[in-house]
Amino acid sequence: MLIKIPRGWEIPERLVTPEEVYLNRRKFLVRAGTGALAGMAGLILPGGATLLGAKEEYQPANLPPLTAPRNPEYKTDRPISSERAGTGYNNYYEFTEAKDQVWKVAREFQPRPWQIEFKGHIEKPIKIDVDDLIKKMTLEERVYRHRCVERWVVIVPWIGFPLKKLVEFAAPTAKARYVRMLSFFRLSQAEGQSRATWYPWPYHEGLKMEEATNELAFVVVGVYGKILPNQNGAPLRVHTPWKYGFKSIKATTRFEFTDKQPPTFWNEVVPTEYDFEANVNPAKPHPRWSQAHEQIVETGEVVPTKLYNGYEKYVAHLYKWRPLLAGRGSSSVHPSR
Ligand SMILES: Nc1nc2c(c(=O)[nH]1)N[C@H]1C(S)=C(S)[C@@H](COP(=O)(O)O)O[C@H]1N2
Ligand SMILES: [Mo]
Repeated sequence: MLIKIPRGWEIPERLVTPEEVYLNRRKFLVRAGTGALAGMAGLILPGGATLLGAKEEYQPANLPPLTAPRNPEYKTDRPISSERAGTGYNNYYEFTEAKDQVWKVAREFQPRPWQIEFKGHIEKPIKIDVDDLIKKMTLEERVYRHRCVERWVVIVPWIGFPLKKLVEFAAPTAKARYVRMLSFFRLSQAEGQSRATWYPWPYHEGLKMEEATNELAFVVVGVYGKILPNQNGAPLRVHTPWKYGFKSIKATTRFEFTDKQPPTFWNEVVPTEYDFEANVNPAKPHPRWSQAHEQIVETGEVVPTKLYNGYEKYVAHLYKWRPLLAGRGSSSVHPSR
């Protein structure tokens, strides 16, 4: 689906504020780079058609095992997706936009050695090797639903630890209201990053402190009983299952504690389509597609979307102050730039 965005120079100068000029130029740059609409596409295939590519082709990476006891608290109403669905159908724009090819394109990425930095409103800045950090944590397995804003769903046995534990490790001060998270920038190892120069790399995301310390927010270092494969965000990524998948930043290099809402990647690229909060909400359509239904990657089943992706009991209290009116469930203030 293409939407026509007026080019900056087609808008009479007297009708626009400087900020609008800036935003329109930015949109134009995004579109100009691809010659078509860049970014996410909410495609639903005919019910029953798997979203996976050719079966023969997919090869799981040969990775060391990593196991942890499953936390029985987190259950889903559907079977766990196969390893091929969970690790063979991905979104990872640093590599490619072809979801069934990410595993292949990301194969040569070197996720170790890897340093993680903690900055901002914390007692003192920290830099730590990812494996030293993992050693400090108690690992568990959690089966979570993963719901992309494009409407595809996988049910994945993630291995990791609560993001709350990572926040405690960083020891933020009272000034910290948000956590800003950054991915890597490596043109030589990520072909999507070197080709798609119009995106505001590195990928960056953010959460409110109350969200980051909610019991559901998870740091992932493994999946399907192995250390995390490149395509799922090795060596370490975040997972917030009540939000659209784009909030779950992969290959994280930095956690920065801020007092202002940080800008986020997709919100910067298309501010009208992706807000900061991005809670799963069937009543709030994406401007280009409905969010009322979603499609299970492996089977192609089309099922109703659940508010907060089915995690209402854990997170609804965080958003209680705002009435959940149809179509207005998760508006949020655009960060100032
Ligand atoms: N660094 C980075 N993180 C990212 C993305 C990305 O392109 N780059 N895509 C996001 C989107 S849109 C989704 S749906 C999920 C996909 O996670 P999965 O491939 O492990 O299912 O990762 C999110 N995190
Ligand atoms: Mo996504």
